[in-house]
Amino acid sequence: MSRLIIVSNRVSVPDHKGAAAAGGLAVALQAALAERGGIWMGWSGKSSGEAEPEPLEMTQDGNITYALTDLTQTDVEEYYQGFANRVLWPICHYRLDLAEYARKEMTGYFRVNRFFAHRLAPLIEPDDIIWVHDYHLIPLAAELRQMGLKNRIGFFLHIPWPPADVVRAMPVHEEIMRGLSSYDLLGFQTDHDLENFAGCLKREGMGIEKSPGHFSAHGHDFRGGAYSIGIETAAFAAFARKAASHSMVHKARKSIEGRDLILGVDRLDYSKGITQRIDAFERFITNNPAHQRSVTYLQITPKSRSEVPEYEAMQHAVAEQAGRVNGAIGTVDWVPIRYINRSISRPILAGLYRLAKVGLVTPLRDGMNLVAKEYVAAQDPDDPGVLVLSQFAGAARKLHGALLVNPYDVDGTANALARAVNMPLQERQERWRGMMDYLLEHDVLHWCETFLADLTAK
Ligand code: ADQ
Repeated sequence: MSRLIIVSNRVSVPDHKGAAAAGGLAVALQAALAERGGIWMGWSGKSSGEAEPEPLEMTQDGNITYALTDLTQTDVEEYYQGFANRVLWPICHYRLDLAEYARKEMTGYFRVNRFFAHRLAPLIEPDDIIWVHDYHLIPLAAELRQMGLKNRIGFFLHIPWPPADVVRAMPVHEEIMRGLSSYDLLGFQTDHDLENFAGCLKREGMGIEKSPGHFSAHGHDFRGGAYSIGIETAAFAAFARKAASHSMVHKARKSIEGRDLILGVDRLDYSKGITQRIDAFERFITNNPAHQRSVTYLQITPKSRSEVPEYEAMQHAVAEQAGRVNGAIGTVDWVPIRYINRSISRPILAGLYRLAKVGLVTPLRDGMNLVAKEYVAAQDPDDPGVLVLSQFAGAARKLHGALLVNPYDVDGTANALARAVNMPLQERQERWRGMMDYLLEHDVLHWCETFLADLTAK
C-alpha cells in the first residue's frame, strides 16, 4: 500500500487526549495515515520573521510524521487572512458583496502555495499518494506538477463550490480553475457543488466533462465526485449517552427548568445565518405567544477569525441583536436567548445536543455542516429531538428527516420551529431513525475510505 501524504492549512497534531478532544475529521485522517504510514503537513499557526524559513518542525507519532512550517507575518496577512478568508471564503459562500480583492493578497496566496510545494517536495517519494485539503491550497498540485512530480494527487473542498457567474467575479478565477484541474481527483461535498464545477469548466471554455465525473481540461484528464463528509457517528452517540451524568449537562438541564431547549451551535461566521436565526426565533415567539416561557434558545458560538474585519463586526451585531430580542420579548422571569461565545468540550456538547428538543441549524450556505449530523447522532432513540435544517447546507442533500427551511424566509423558519416543538413522538422517531441509519453507514471513516479508494483506483 502506498504511503499517504496529507496537506492542509492547519494540522491536528495528536495530544493523546483521545477522540473526544480531536474531532471526527482529525480522527479519520489519522486512521488513514496510521494504516498506510505517512506525513501530515501544514502551517504551524505561528508567524516568523521575514528571513530564511526555519526548518520544518517534525513530530513523529508511530508511523505518522507531522511536518509543520511557520509562515511570515506578511504571508499570514496575504494568504490566510487575505485571499483565503476575504476572497475565496465569501465567494464560495455566494457572498460577492463581502469579497475584498487586492492584487497583493492574490499574489501572496499563490506565493505561499509555491512555498508549501517547495517545503513538501523533498519529503515525497515516487509512489506516495497526496491528499490536499481545502480552499487555502487549491494551487498546490499545479505547483508540484511544475516541479516535475508525477504522484497521484487528490483534493477535497470542505466548503461549497458556487456556480460559474459567482466564480467569475473573482479576478483570478482562471488560475483557480486551472489549479483545481491539476488534481487527479477532485472531491466536493455534494452533487450540486460538483455540477457547479462542471458548469464553470464549460462556461470558461476550459474543458469538458467527457462522461459523468470524468473531465478533461488544459490537456489533463481527471475525475470529480461528491463525497459527503460524515462524523464519527457511533462514538458521538456513545458520548451523548454518557453525557447525561456529566455535571455541566446536569446543571444545564436544571437551569432550563423544564422548558424545551432550542440549540444553535456554530462558529461565529456570516455564512451560518445567526442573525436571521435570531429573527426567526423572535418571530416564532411573537406568532406563538403560548410558547412564551416554555422554551429557551441557547446559541453557542465561539469567536473565529477575529482578525478579519467582517468577523469582528459580526461579533458585535449578534451580541447586540440577542440583547435586543431578550429586551423585547423577555419577561421578569424568562430570558429567551442565552448567547455564549465559547468553545465547549465535545462530550459536553454531545450532552447539550441530547438535551435539546430542537437542533436549529440554519446556515445561509454551508459545505456540509457537521453540527446537523452531530445533533442527530446525539439523540435519545426513545425520545429524539427535531432537526430544523437549512436547505442550503450540504447536509440537507441527505438528511431527509429534518424539517428543511429557507433561512432567508424568517416566517418559514418560525413556522418550522413551531412544528418542531409540537411534533408528536412517533413522527420524531420515524424522522430520526432514517437519518441515524444514514449517518451510521456514511460516517467519517466511510468518507475517507471512499475518497482514498477512488484516488488510488487505476
Ligand atoms: P465549519 O464551518 O467549521 O467546517 P461545521 O461543519 O459545522 O462547520 O463544523 C464545526 C465543528 O466545530 C463541529 O464539529 C462542531 O461540533 C464544532 N463546534 C462548533 N461550535 C463549537 C463550540 N462552541 N464548541 C466546541 N465545538 C464546536 C467546514 C465547512 C463545513 C464542513 C466542515 C467539514 O464550512 O461546511 O461541514 O468544514 O468538512
